[in-house]
Amino acid sequence: MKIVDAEVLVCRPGRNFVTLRLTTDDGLTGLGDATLNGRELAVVSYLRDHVAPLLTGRDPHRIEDTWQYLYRGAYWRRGPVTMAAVAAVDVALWDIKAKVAGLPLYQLLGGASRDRLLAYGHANGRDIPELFDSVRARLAEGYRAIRVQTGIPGLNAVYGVHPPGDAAARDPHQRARPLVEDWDTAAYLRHTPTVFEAVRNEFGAELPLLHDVHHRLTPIQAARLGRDLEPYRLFWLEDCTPAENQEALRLVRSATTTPLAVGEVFNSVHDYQGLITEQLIDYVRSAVTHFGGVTPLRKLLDLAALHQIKSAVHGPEDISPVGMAAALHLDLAVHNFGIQEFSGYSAATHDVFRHAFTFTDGYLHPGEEAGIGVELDDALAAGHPYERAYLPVNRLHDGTVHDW
Ligand code: KDG
Ligand code: MG
Repeated sequence: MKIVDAEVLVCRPGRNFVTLRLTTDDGLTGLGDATLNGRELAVVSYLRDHVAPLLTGRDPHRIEDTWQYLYRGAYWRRGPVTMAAVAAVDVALWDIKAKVAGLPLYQLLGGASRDRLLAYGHANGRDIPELFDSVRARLAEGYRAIRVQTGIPGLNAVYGVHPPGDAAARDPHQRARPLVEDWDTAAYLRHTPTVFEAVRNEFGAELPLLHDVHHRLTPIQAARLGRDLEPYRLFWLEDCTPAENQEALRLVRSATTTPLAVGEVFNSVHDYQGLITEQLIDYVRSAVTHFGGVTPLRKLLDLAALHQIKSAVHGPEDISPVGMAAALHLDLAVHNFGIQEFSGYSAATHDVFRHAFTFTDGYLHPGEEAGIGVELDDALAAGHPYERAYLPVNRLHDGTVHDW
């Protein structure tokens, strides 16, 4: 069997997605997600100009060899553009292999370790009443674990807080020029524990609550926040410091028992090494899409399992249904599954990416179709052409650019 075609498809059913489709001489196809939010076309070029010419003629069954060939063979290793491109190839090859076997991908990864996958959704509000409404809406949708983000008095726009209304229109990730959010660490540190106190009082002690700091604190500030949140028993505190400085997590870890989740911007096991072997974190957040695919993420999760660290695969709206499906197959198979982020998709995205995975009563399942269980409808995708869109940027009150 040989790969005869490698197409890179870009569409925008509400937001931009990049998809790789590999076709074999037997007429089988495999899909991989290569979406890198705000920098999509860099990955398109990497795939079209540099990777696709290497794929035609290769045996699609040689997944590990193809991964090593693209990773080591490029000489220039790691980085989100490279690893998103390699991930798309890897997932498309797994999709093909599982279709040849006539099995859902999770069966090739060892079979199901559980029946269903706990998901968490996003609740947000500019103030506490609006946040409570949002939590109630997620509970009504079936979610059993919820990420909580709120506005901060005195700040206009902060991470994760969207005004109510149509999902595509309100999404701050989808602006033709970057939205400028503002930030005040002291105000955030004062306000956030009061938010969690209010949420616990309203929704009780048992609901798993998560919170994303989005890399905004210094180690000592993160240590303070972790301690102040201990009474509210968070499921986790995510990305409390800029993730590339592993030393920071050592200080935070020694100061608080609030569980820590890290890694959505990581793209290689080398970014994690000390964090895992020294057990400085509790959850790894890497996406299949940005970590080089199922092949390396499986290895990372096996290393994490040795240190009682669990999976929490990144799954915001900018991971396409193809990347989500790949994550769900891996989640179902690994023993150390923790939780899966899932914030849903626009109706147009569901139409363009017909998928077998399901969300029922707060749990996800990848479905039983052979492969990863996603097909892209080219005709519908053509009706949603690419438009440039940026993530926000973040500034302090004096105008200084801050971590986003
Ligand atoms: O592209 C950036 C988003 O994926 C990111 O802001 C989402 O932090 C995020 C999360 O935890 O889902
Ligand atoms: Mg995050």
